[in-house]
This record gives sequence, structure tokens and C-alpha cells, in this order.
Amino acid sequence: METFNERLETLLRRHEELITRENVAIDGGNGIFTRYKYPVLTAEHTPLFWRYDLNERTNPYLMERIGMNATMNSGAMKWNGRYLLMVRVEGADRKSFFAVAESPNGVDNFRFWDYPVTMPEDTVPATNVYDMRLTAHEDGWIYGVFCAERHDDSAPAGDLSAATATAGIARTKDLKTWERLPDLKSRSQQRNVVLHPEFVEGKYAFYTRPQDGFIDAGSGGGIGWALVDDITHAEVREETIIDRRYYHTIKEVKNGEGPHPIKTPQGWLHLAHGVRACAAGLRYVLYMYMTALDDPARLIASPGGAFMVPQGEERVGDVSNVLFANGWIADDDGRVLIYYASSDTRMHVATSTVDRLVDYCLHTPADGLSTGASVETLKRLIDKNLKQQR
Ligand code: BGC
Ligand code: BMA
Repeated sequence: METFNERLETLLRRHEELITRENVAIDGGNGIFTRYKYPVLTAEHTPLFWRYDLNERTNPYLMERIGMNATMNSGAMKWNGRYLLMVRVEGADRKSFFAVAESPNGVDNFRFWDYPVTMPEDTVPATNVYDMRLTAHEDGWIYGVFCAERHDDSAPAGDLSAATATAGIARTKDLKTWERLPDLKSRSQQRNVVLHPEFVEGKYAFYTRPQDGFIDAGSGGGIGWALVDDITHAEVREETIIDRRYYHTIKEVKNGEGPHPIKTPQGWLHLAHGVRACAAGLRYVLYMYMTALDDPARLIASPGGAFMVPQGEERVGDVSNVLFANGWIADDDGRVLIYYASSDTRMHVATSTVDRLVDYCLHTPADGLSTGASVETLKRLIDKNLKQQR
């Protein structure tokens, strides 16, 4: 029989091996981005001292006391030369919370800070919070905008899944102590709300995603845009849709902004998710678009189809068939680290460059919205290539 100390040593060693495992780029991709062999974070990456009572007297069998279920949908930023993820950790009890994990290189060796984030509540406490977008705003604060979910008490008695989604807003200077601001006021429910990093017309600017119900985007036509005078009492008064949903596309049912866009000389580079419904349930994929440098709300490029889709083991997890991204880092050398979660279970990284992503956006044909149009687009490329060869 293994003693307490033997088991503890094994646990510690395996955990350290997992966390320090070198990640490996997978060659042979499509030229647009590079996937990596290992997820950057899984539930097993959470510290042992979160999950186990390490005292032999109170935990003689050295059993897990607090289960962790998933590490997913993480915000990201480079901070003091380190690559940080603001991870949505989900416990075995289905509550999500935020925790920072830090890496020296952005692709492996992610290690959680000792404590999760203590997020102050708004006036009405939330049951669950998730999917934080980090924005180092030009006003000097780091903002976290996330979904705050509460039970919908107006639902018929017994309907325990009716809920409301609102955008929670908090800010910090050190990613440890957070000041909670009032939730974003809006006529509709909101998820996937993101703060733009710069003032626009002297105001704070939000990407929004109006929705009719908790799940249904309904008449909410896509990714919206709203200017806000006072971040300490943020309210969506006017909302314009900047990236619409269309029938028979990868974003037919829903779409939502990912992390805040990256500023490039050619325009703002956006990463988003699109959702369609099928017999297997909702399928979430990632897509990109660009907006004008002088007007982040004006669409200038809309490459057709998906940028990334769940592949191989990414397809399977707690909520299968899902890729979701709310964090990326534009590094000083032009590299872009894209942090994406697969199937609401684990975090991955893919790498690209600003130049490649801009080229992708500007030169991938737009979706013509019908088979006929797609075939004509395809024929144009075939003609061009075949003529060139002659
Ligand atoms: C889950 C989210 C999900 C949302 C809508 C929430 O309860 O925590 O992950 O996006 O429901 O399905
Ligand atoms: C949502 C998102 C994510 C999640 C996805 C799939 O609506 O906001 O939290 O990854 O559903 O469950």
C-alpha cells in the first residue's frame, strides 16, 4: 500500500511534468496559422493545493476534495513580459470562476497564480460568471468584461434553467484587486461584450451581442457596437450591428466578438465565433473580419467561412463541437498567439502573425451566400492558376 507521502510525491511529480512539458508546433497547416500538439491548460493543470487537502490528518486517503472540471474561454494579455491568461475555470459544481495562469513564452509552462480572482459582486449577485475579455484601455485601467448569469425569477416556478445574461464590468491595475463597476445596462440581454482599447469620439466603445433570450440571439442581428460616455455607469443607448448573421453561413444562428481587435496599419483585425445549428447541436467555429482604422465600426473585410474549426480531439468534450476564443496576444515581433478553447473543456494555442492574418482577411474571398456564387468564386481562382501555368 502506498503511503500518504509516496502518493503525494507521485502527484507532485506528475503535475510538475505536465506543467513543464514542452509544447510542439505541428507542421503542415494551411499557412494561415499553426496549431500546437498539446493543450496549454487543462483541469489537471490547476494546482494540486486547490484540489487536495494536503494534510494527512484531515485527508488520510489523499483524495481530491474539490474537483475541477475544465479550463476554457480565457482572456489574454502580455503583461510585464509574461503571457497571461484569464482563465474560465469550471469546478465540478459547474460554477465558473476566473484565475490567472502565466507563461514565460505563451505556448507552454503555464502556471496558475496561487489564488483565483475574488470578483466583487454588482448589486444583484450573479450565480455564475464566465468568458472574460481583458482590455488594457488607453485610460490606464485594465478592464475585464465578462458574462454575469443569474436565474430568471420571472420564469414559471420549476423552470430552473431560465436565466439572464448581462455584461459584468470590472477594472484593475494589478490583476489581483478588482473594482466592480455596475453591469452594462442594455434593453436586451447581452453576452460576448468586449471593450475596445481606445476611446472613439472621446467615448468608451463596446462590441455587444444583443439577444432576445438567454440562448436565442433572435432579432439581435449580430455583433453590435455602442458608445458609452461613462464607464462607471455604462449604458447601451444606441446599438448598431457591425457584423451581421446570414442564412446558411457559419454564423447563421449566433455570432459574437472574441477578444478585442488588434490594431494594424490596414485596419482593426477581429476574431469572433460563429454558430450554426445541426442535428448534433450547436456547432461553434472561429472566424475573422476587419474594420476601418478610422472607424472600428465599419466593416472592410469579411473573409468567407471559418478561420478555425474543431478538429480531432478538440471536437469532444463537455460541450462537444465547440471552438471558442476570447483571448489573443499580438506580440512585439509581429507574432499573434491565439488562445482558443475546445468543447468547453481545455485551452489551446495557435500561432500566426499580424501580416498573415491581415492577408488572410483581405484576400480570402467573401461568402457569396449561395452555391452559385461560391462556384463562380472558385472558378476565378482555378482560371487564374491554370492560366499562370500555361
Ligand atoms: C454556460 C455558457 C453558455 C451559455 C449559453 C451558460 O450557462 O455557462 O457556457 O455559453 O450558458 O448556452
Ligand atoms: C456560449 C459561450 C461560451 C461557450 C459556448 C458553448 O454561449 O458564451 O461560454 O463556450 O456557449 O457552450
